[in-house]
Formats: sequence, C-alpha cells, structure tokens
Amino acid sequence: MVATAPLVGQSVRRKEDPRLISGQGRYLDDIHLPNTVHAALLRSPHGHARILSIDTSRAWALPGVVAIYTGADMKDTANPLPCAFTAGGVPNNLPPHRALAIDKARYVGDGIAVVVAEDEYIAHDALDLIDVEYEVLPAVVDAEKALEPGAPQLHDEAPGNLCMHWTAGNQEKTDAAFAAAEVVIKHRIHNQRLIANPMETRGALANYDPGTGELTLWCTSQNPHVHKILLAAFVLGIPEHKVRVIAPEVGGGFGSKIFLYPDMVIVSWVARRLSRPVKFVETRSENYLATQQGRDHTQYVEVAARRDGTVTGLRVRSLANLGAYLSTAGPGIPTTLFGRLVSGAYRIPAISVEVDGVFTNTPLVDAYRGAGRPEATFLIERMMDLLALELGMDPAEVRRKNFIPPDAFPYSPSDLGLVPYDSGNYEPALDKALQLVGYHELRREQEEGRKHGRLLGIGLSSYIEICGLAPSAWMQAQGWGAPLFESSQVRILATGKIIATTGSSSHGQGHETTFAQIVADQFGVGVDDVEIVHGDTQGAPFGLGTYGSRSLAVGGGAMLRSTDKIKEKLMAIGAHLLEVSPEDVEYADGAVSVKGAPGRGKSFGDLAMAAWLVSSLPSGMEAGLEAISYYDPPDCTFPFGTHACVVEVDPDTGKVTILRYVAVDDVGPVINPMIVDGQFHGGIAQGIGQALFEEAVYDDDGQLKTGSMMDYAVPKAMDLPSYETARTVTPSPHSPFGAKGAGEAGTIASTPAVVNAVADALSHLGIHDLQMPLTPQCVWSAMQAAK
Ligand code: MCN
Repeated sequence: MVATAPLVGQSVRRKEDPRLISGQGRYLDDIHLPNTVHAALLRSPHGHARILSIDTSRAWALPGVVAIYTGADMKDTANPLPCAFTAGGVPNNLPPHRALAIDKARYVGDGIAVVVAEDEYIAHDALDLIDVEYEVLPAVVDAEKALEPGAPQLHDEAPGNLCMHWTAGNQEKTDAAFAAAEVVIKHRIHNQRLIANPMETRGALANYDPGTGELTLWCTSQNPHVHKILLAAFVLGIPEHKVRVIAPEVGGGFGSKIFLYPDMVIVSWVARRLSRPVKFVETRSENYLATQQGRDHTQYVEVAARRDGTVTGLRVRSLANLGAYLSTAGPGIPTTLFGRLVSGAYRIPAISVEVDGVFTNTPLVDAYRGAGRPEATFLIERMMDLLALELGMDPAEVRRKNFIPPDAFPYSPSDLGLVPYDSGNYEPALDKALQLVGYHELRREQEEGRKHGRLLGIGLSSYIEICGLAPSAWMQAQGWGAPLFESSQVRILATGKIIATTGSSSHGQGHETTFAQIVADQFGVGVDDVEIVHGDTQGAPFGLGTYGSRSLAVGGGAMLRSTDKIKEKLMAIGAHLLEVSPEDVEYADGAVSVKGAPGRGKSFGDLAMAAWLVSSLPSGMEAGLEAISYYDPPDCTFPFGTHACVVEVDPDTGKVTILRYVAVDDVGPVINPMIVDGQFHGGIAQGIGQALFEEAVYDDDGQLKTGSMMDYAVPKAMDLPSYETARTVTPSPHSPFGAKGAGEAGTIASTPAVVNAVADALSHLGIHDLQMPLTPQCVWSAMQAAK
C-alpha cells in the first residue's frame, strides 16, 4: 500500500480510462429506470414568431402518448430560469426565460411544447401532430443590426435589444494617450460564434418519489450542486434537501454543460406531475439548435503606440451577442472574463473598454472553452501583429518590448478592476518558443520563399489567461450570484483505503487520477488506494463545479485542507500509541514516527485501524478519520506562454496547411504531465478549429445554416499537425503546489497564433483584414481582392 516515490509530477495513467475505453462508462442514456416515460420537445421552426394557438388534439390521439404540456401549463408552477452571472456594477435588463415559450418564440429551437410518451419514437412522432399557429415576425441575428433603430424587438423588458452597457478602464486617460500617440492602428474583429460539439449530447432524467417527496435528477452536468440549487430554490421551489442531482459519466462539455437548461426543468416538473421517471436526451441536431453556444463578439479595437513599438493606449468597443435570452452566465462572460483581460501579457498604461450585451434571435450564448479570454487574447495578440506590421518591426520584439516585467508581479492592469495577475515571467516562454520553432531560420526561409511565390507564415501568440475562478468576494462584486470556493470531503476507512469527494465535476479532465495522486501522496499510499468521488450532491459538501480551469487550483486546495486536518489527527493518534508527545512526531513516508528515530513509527494502515477501533485512541478523542474542507483562494491564477505556428498557404486555392505548431506553456508545477499535455492537445485543436474551420452561421431569419457535422467543420485528425510542447514553470504564490489551470489555455492561445501565421503569410500582398474562420474560400477571396 505504501507508495515509494511521490506521485505528484508523474504521468500516472488515468484511472478512469479502462472503463471508458472498454464501453463500461455509464452515461445518462445508459440509465434505465423502470416505468420511464420519454420527453421530446417541439421547437420553434421560426427565429421570431408570435404563438397564436397550439392545438395538441391530434398528438394526444397517438397511442403511447402519455401527456403534452405547453408553456401556459407550466407558467404558474415553474419560475423562469435564472441568470446567475450578470454584468457587475451596471443595470442589466433581465427578460424572463421560461422553460417553454408562452407568447413568442425568439429563436429557431425555442421550446414550445413537450410530449411525454412511452418511448422516444412515439414522443418524436407526436411532435409532428401538434398544430401551432404562428405569426412570423421579422428577426435579427446580428448584434450590430439588433442595436440599430427600427430593428425587430425581442423583449419588452429590453428596449433596443440591449441587456447592458458595461465599461472598464479609464476613458479620460485613454483619450489623452490617443491624443499623444505617434501611431494609431484600428481594426474590426468578428470573433465568430462557435458550437461546443461534445461527444455526448445533453440530457436529463428525473425521478420523483411521491412517498418521500424526493426528486432525483441525473443530468449531463459540469456542476451538479449548482444545478441543484438553481432548480430547487429558483425555478421549482422544491426544498433543497428534497432534491438530489447526479452527473453520471459526462462525455465532454467544453462549457456547454454548466448551465441550467429548459429540459432539466421540464423533466423534473413532469416527473413530479406524473410520478414516473421522465427522460430527455437531445439529438445531435437539437444540440446544434438549442444547446448554448460561444463567442460571437464584434469588436472595434484601437491601439495607440510610440514609433519604437511601445503601446501607450488601448480602446475597445465590443458588441456581445447574447442570443435570445440570458443563459446562466451570459452577461458575465463578455464583461468580467473578457473586458478586464484585454491587456493580455502587456503593460499598457491607458485602457478603456465598452461592452454592449445584445439580444438577437439566435440560441443563447455563454461559456465555451476559454469563455471571454479567447476573445480578449485574440484581440490583443492580433493587434500586436498589426502594430508590428505598421511599424515594420518583428512581432516577437513588439511583444518583448511591452511584456509586463517579472518584478512587477503581482500585477494589476491599468484601471481594469481585475484581481492582480498572481505571477508571471513571459520572456523565457517567448524565447523558448522562438528557439524551438527555429524562428530566425524560418524568417530567412520565408523571405527566400517569397521570391518564388511561396506563402509561408509564422504566427505568435503570447497569451495570458485568468483561471482558477474564485475568490468568492471578488466574483460576487462582478455580478456572480454565488460563492466560488470549492469543497472536499476525505474519509479514511478502517482498512486504510480512502474515499475523497470533490465539488468539482470531471467530464474528461481526469480528476479521478490527479486528485488521487494528490491525496495518495499526502498519506504516502498508492494511487489505487484512493477513490475520488464526484458528481453527486447526495452526501457530498456543496461545491461549485468544473469550469474556468478551477478544479485543481481551487478544488485541490480544498483537498489539501482536508488531508492536513486528517494528518493532524493521525499524528495525535500516533503520538499516543508511541507514548510520546504530539510535538515529537512527524508524518512522512506513510507513517507517523518519532522525530530523529525513523525506525520508531506507526504505519498509516495501523493508525487508520486504530481510529476506527477506538480502544487505542487518546482519551476523549472521537472515532473516525474524516474531514470536510472548503477553499476560497485569495486570487485567481494566470497561466501564460507563447505559441508559435507555421503555416503554408496554397496560392491557387487559399487552403492553409499547418506545418509546425510549437506550444510553450506555463501552468506552474504540474500534477500529471500526461494529463496536462492532453488538455493542451485538445485545447489547441479547438483553437485551430476556430481559426480555420468552425462557425455557426445564421441566415437573416435565424435559421442555422451549419446545423450538422456535414456543415459545421470541426477539425479532423488530418487537419491537425503533431504538436511540439514544452513548459516553463512559474509557481502561483497561493494555489496548491503553485499549480495554475491547464484546461483552457490551449484553446485561448492557439487561435491567434494560427490567424497571425496566415496573416503573416499574406502580409506582403497587402492583405491585413482576415476574419475567421480562415477557410480556403475566405483566404482565396482575400487574395483575389488584393490582386
Ligand atoms: N492539472 C495538472 N497540473 C496543473 C494543472 C492541471 O495536472 N498545473 C490537471 C488537473 O488536475 C486536471 C486537469 O489537468 O486533471 C485540468 O485541470 P484544471 O486546469 O484545473 O481544469 P478543470 O479540471 O477545472 O477543467 C475545466 C476545463 C474547462 S473550463 C473546459 S471548457 C474543458 C477542459 O477543462 N473542457 C473539457 N478540459 C476538457 N477536457 C475534456 N476532455 N473535455 C472537456 O469538455
């Protein structure tokens, strides 16, 4: 049982993988409760329409249909779905978002009615038999157009389709910086809308026990405790202690499984009405239509600088498309997680940011891997390249000139209202990336190639990001309506085996392994002696879940607090058994031993047994070895690094091929290098997807034109290069082991690196304005226009 070497820092194989890769994982749709009925949602085929009447009589007549409900049926017994993260410090217009629309449908996919039937096929067939009379209204899908006078209006509660107007920074100082600038560059960026595409679509299964009044909801969730409180306290008004939420195996989320969805409310509401289990599983088409989407910012950016490349000011106006209603965290993403991050890795003395959150006839927009930080990083990293181009400087040198110096940490960016960047040392990561990619040689190759019409481009991205989302007090001041601590409960069983719960909820990140590594090391036991339990609100302390790359930085802190408490008790028991005073013992290598006499000790197994047998405990000590802890860190963590991408553009077709991809990242010390590499590999793939392939495209009526994997181009293996990865290590002063988050940084860093590379390949042709995704058509058209 005793481990010989520390597990933290080792590439321990993922404990969860054998069951996942052998098909033994139990996902939502694998749960079959007796007597279950199946729900299917009738969704609006129109982007914007008044609902004049709903006739369900033909559907009721279909054998196997058990019930049909509309928004009007639910109105008095289910509240609207709440928005938990508003834009802080400014008024937010919060129109109600009901599980089923009542008078008006506001996007294609908006729920109109639910059919409950004996099986899912009958339920879906019955949808075709519901007759809805709509008055189709003009729609608006673009945030800029939605703000124009005369645009179709979505909500009475949001005049002009505006949710909020939010600002950060110092406008006066910024105006002065621009007035004094030697160079000003301006650029419009459309950070396009993306769809998360997890392997498992979303779903929910509710079971109500009329005897006990208890409701159990299984759902595809990244944060079951949050889902529980939103559902119980805000929407259905069920006493919290009568609700249990379970996230079974969850097949990826990328942010899209954080939020409370109408179907979760509907199955819970129907289960209580029918006293039968009710299951809803989204089809892939529904996932495209109605699962929350990401990004969709239109940004107007200006940079003021001196001729030597020093940036003196940054002005940003961003229009954030929030979709038809507010999602759980909708307004918080383009404000706190975007607007306060726009200065990136650079010391910029004057910054002003304005953000409008706008309603449109499109699905709801919320977090998607990175959530706000990719939009901020893309903006500043693209502007660094455009500035370098304007000044005829090397993009690497413009970055270097403006980096926040290592002695400036903890660093608070100018007037942005952000918690301080905890630690950083940006130049070594840049230098390592330049050296690994062979930057100077590549520049020579590029110059030579251009003489022969070869379009080679090198793109850099020196990113930072904010993660380890917390502390509660700061986030609450930002408009987040909850705490942001994380919890743990560690229990040592009589035989020395360990069960530890975390309030975070893994859906691909490998917590069962990395948290087990941490706990096992604390007691000096093997990784298989520890079972990490998550995803069930029953019997586990309240936790906030997995997003914002917070699980290790915040949840790991909670885990260490619990193991520390238990170690204290172990030492007290050990000292008692060894007949010495507690000050004279220490815990090391899986045993409590007398200081200076390592041979005299009691093993972890003996101590665990003693704690449960009671008879050999110090008098007055309670039985058992367990602890519950909460950790609310004083600051977030700010990972960073430099990614370098090398591309070649086909001059005839505009097709972009990524030749090399070098990623140098700094997430502090790592618990499991293999898992962190995996997080970066997946993250980089998603960032490349945004740069080159993906976009949710809506026509003017609000119809999704890229509504399947045939049209929405997620990257395939053949589109991606092998990544060359390396690290620098700059610990965070306040997180466990000094570790920073690793779950999103790849996505945040890679998009600008790729776009900068393509722009670099084409810059000598006079092409500077490239809007994502850089499909062959987009690049080819730009080349034609430049001719
Ligand atoms: N880790 C480590 N050393 C570090 C940092 C992290 O060993 N210095 C490990 C952690 O212990 C954990 C993993 O790396 O096992 C990720 O940790 P962390 O950065 O704390 O991020 P979270 O666990 O909170 O994951 C959230 C993050 C987000 S926000 C999205 S979106 C995302 C992501 O993780 N979605 C994913 N990674 C994903 N991976 C998969 N497979 N599927 C998703 O949907």
